Amino acid sequence: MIEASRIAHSIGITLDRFIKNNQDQFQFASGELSQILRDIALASKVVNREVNKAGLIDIMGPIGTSNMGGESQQKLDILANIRFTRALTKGGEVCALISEETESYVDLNNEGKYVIAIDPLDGSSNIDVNVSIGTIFSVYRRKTPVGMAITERDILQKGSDQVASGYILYGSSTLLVYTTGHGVNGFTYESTLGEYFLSHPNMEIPEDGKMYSINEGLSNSFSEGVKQYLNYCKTNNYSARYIGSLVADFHRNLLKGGIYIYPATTQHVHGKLRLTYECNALAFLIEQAGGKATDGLTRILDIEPKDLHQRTPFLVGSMKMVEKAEQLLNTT
Ligand code: P6P
Repeated sequence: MIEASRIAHSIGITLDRFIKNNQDQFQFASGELSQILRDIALASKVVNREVNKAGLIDIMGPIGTSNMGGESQQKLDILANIRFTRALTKGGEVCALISEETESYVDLNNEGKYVIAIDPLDGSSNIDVNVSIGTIFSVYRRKTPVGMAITERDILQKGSDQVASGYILYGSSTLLVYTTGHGVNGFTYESTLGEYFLSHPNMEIPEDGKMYSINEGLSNSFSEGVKQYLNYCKTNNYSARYIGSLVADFHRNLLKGGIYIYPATTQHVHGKLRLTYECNALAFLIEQAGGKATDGLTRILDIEPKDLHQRTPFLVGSMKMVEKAEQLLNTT
């Protein structure tokens, strides 16, 4: 008799099944976090469909407005923000969110116990040239009691207070990678079934690597320490890999080992990247995967945020590479 498995290969573990199988690890009301992850996954499927249609329908290019950081907003930025906001509002577990696309936090008028910080579509300027882009999200528990008015205290939380974080990479395939503080797992989207399947279990970043990601076109404005580290990379024949899309560079470095650096520059004296909805999420993930994330001096997750759109210098990746970079930044 032919083994069933020889005829029908297992289709693997769906994201839903994985969340259900692991929800008892989550120290708070696990069903609520599961709902949030499902809401994010649902929104990402809609965004994925729209990203893949860019070029066929009129959703590319700028809309003529700028976000809080003065960066030109792309049509897909706004669309993605709407999709994630709607999904989280309907899911009912999130009471407020801060987004790169909104000036202040958005009260979702839910009795939810959680708060989201999100960059709905990072690297969106790459959309028109078909380069991978991503969504980055952090999940926190609200500080104020349910029923009370939302305050900035609910939003301005240290990265170490995150209960979950992750990203979606809209690339050659679409991946959702997340952590709830018990390791990092990645899921690949199978669009014909409309499901994410576990494809990257227990992701761990190599302790060391030979790839560095930085915009060397800005090097005249780097500090001496950053220049010293770049010189160290070149002396050791490291490869420069800079996609210009944070999530894509981060994901490659997570898989192969490497370091991503966006330091202070003359144009961005506190760095370009945002603490609340970009760096904290990736810092939580990289530490869970055995790597390191710092502003050059301080652990990213220990930084006390003062402003919703606060920028920070950002070094993230393999433990030994970040440690070497920090050593040169702080001795030069
Ligand atoms: P630059 C995209 O705008 C982004 O926020 C990251 O995704 C990316 O790594 C970085 O900025 C690129 O910035 O100044 O090198 O073009």
